[in-house]
Amino acid sequence: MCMSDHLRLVLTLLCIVTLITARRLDNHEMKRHESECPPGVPFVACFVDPCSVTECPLFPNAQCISNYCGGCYADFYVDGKLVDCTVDTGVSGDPHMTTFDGRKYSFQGLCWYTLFKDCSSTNPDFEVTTMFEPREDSSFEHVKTRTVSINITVGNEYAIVNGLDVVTGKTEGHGTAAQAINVQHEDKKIKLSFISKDTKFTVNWTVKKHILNVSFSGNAYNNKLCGLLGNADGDTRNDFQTPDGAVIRDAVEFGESWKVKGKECD
Ligand SMILES: [Ca+2]
Repeated sequence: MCMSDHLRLVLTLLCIVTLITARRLDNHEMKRHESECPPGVPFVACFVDPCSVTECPLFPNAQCISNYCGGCYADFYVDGKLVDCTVDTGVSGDPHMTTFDGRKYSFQGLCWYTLFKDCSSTNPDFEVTTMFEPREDSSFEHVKTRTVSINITVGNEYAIVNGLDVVTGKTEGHGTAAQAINVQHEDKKIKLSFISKDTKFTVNWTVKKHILNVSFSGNAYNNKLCGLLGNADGDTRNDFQTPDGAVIRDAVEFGESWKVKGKECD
């Protein structure tokens, strides 16, 4: 290492130390937060502002407010309401569903359903459908199902996932592999992602456990999605919206409204 490299390293370290020191709370700010902590909950002097090192990709428009009561927390709010950034959106075995806005419900569908799609126009930018089939322990009285296949369409490109098999292609033109949809195999998992406008959608498929986790980062489709995972507007109350726009209460009726018409299953 030459002399100028040493100097650059020292200057960089000095710069980092200065930045960290600048982020430390001054006495005035500490008192402001200390007075806001509930009785018995200690105020914690955090080394860095929690909001400066935390993101909430589930709610990209959420406002972050640092919380120093009992720890170093970054609390995210949408329209004044605290939201849970750690909710795993998607479908888990049985299947238990969690919408983009965090509403949990159980739905025993059979055959193909719209998991989520672009609902901003009659010609959607993308659509993700999933197939549910009965589990081995399913009976006539107690129907239990699970997800077994996923179908992603982005523009004229598609990916069909069946267990660990993935087929990609284009609906127009033959022999060209899909480019809009990225497919990664990781052990017994498949990670599918695609970008539309400013938004990246990621679908993580844990094949053996029949678990589908869906996330997105970007703002273009907030409140413009529809399907079993809801509309992604930050409000759990309006998530049971049927294709005709009606908001209903019943989870089964809501789920069945998103059954793909014209698709047949054994
Ligand atoms: Ca919603």
